[in-house]
Amino acid sequence: MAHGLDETGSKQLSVGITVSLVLPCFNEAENLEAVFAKIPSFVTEVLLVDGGSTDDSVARAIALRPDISVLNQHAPGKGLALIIGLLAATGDIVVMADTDCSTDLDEMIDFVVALESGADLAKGTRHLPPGGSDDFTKIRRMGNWLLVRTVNTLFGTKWTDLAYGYAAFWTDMIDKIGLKEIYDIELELADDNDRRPRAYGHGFEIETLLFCRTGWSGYAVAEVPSHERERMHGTSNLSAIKDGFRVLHGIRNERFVVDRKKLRPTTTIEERMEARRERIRSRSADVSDSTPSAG
Ligand SMILES: Nc1nc2c(ncn2[C@@H]2O[C@H](COP(=O)(O)OP(=O)(O)OP(=O)(O)O)[C@@H](O)[C@H]2O)c(=O)[nH]1
Ligand SMILES: [Mg+2]
Repeated sequence: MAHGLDETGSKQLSVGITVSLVLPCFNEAENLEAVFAKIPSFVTEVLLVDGGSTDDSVARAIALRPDISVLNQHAPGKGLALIIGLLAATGDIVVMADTDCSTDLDEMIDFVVALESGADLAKGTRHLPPGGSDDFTKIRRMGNWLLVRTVNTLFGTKWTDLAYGYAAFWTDMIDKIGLKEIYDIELELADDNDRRPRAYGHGFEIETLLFCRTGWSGYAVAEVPSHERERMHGTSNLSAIKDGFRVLHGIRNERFVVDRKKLRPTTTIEERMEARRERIRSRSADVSDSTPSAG
């Protein structure tokens, strides 16, 4: 049986696997109820990273789901929010999704199954069936197409999407791709009066950074079809032109500046998968050994 699928082809997760969900949130109070309602039961940890919301997102989140962890960021940017959440995640797997109802949490099982089937990172794609988008304007569609072409040419990938924020990692990858260093850089540059992130990796280029760095270093990246919805309530924080340039800068940085030799895997994907399965198995065995039997 392939890991993640049983004999009938149904989606099955490893017994005892833990899954963290990171939700970046900036003024999404009205969307939270619908987002939380779809969090699958296999999620063991929810981390909501608040970007200084001026509505009652945080209070609403805690009221709806008292077991969540709320983290704060001291400078603006979706990228920084995700980095904070990814660094704090404790699950075997960490999933990142948006908090505006655009990423469908019913699809999360597909990302986890893709990882369990043998990938280090599973990234969503709106360009493979049955994926799609209700949220592409002409300029976003064209911009994304151009960016995907550029990445495929420069990185030798065959990806169908790039700047889409629905993805999942084995959590052990977070250390391997140097996110802590990105977190530490120039936080002091962020100006309180300006909501635009200043430091590299702290804005909407985060997906480019994560995906290109993981793939270019030599780790296994899978694409998972996903259907992006329009945000349910509220307004976008993205500026197609300005953030498009941040993504371009990210592509250049990841391809020509970051030293991938330092990030190269020292094990094969098969060895990494076996180590992950063994870690989950032995933790589950420890738990069942320490559980008193009935009677
Ligand atoms: N914590 C935090 N979250 C942010 C920040 N900026 C955006 N987000 C969140 O990141 C996710 C994506 O941002 P959006 O504004 O929806 O960007 P978008 O999806 O490109 O734009 P739309 O298509 O209009 O939804 C949402 O869940 C936002 O609440 C920020 O500075 N800090
Ligand atoms: Mg959105």
